Amino acid sequence: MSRPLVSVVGAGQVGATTAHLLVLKGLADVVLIDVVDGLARGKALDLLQAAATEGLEARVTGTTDYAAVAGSRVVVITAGLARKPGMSRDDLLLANAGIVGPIAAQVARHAPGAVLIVVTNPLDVMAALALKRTGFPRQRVLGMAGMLDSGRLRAFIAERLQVSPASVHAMVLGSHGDLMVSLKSSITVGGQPISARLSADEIDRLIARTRDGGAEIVSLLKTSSAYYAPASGVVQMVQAILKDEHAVLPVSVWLEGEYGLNDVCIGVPAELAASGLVRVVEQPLAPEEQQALARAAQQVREGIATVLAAPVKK
Ligand code: TXD
Repeated sequence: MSRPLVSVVGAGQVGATTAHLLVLKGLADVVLIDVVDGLARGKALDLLQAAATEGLEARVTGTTDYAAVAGSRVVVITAGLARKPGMSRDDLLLANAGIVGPIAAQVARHAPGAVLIVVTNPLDVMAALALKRTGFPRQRVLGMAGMLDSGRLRAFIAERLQVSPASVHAMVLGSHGDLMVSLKSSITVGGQPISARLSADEIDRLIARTRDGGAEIVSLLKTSSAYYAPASGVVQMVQAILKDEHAVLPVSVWLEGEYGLNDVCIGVPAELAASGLVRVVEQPLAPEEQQALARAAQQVREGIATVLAAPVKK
């Protein structure tokens, strides 16, 4: 049976874990690319052998050559620097722009029909940069962060209430950072509003822990940031595309007037299917949620202006 091809650029923690999940779930053959010679090849060999050990069929190859992404349905960009303790995601801005910009151009050259999923931080700015450097329509450039932030919030609520996370519905929108917007009014547990189960203070505490969820892990790991949950977020998005699911997921996309916002990539509920973004789902927001989204958008716009003003690296 022929499987679709997914390429993952950056064979570090998030990239390799994404590749592992794609193989274990039988979703795709995988090409891993990294600038460090041997890293992608070594991890690809290990993954190929993991697949055989699991009794699964998958082709996994690793290389430094972007020609290998040709034919990919989806390309995931995880390449770049990750946060160290004390660093904000924005500290990574120019360094990672110098990595993501040229990679996006290579992807456009070799896989002009692919859907691109950007993971590198600062996420929303990098997604916008990738959009500009590929020249792809906005339907095919998506940023992964809301899946992770929403997953964190759902995990904390499920743990606190001792219920299955599958019964907890929560969406975190806005930018991936201190200005993320947890839609409090739409959090439900088994269809019941969260306010029926937890006090406002306690809900706020779980939302604050979600906002700081990345830093909490960085401070424990010390030498890397989170990667299991981020990879799961990516794989859910890849699956929605490969299986044409029309799933509505929190995804960073370029807005064209939705939520009253323009010229920015920001996390919103987005319907994903084979062609990428089908539509942005505009759900009613409380006035303070709308303001918080606009504040996040403004900060991302400033980041976009900074990276677009920097000299273009080839
Ligand atoms: O929710 C989210 N969007 C995020 C984002 C969640 C977790 C991690 N997030 C960000 O993803 C993180 O802040 C980083 O910017 C990226 C990748 O994180 P990861 O933890 O995977 O970092 P690693 O392990 O350092 O891996 C990065 C790899 C590493 O192997 C480098 O050699 C490679 O990227 N790299 C490159 N590959 C190809 N081409 C170039 N130029 C390049 N530069 C570095």
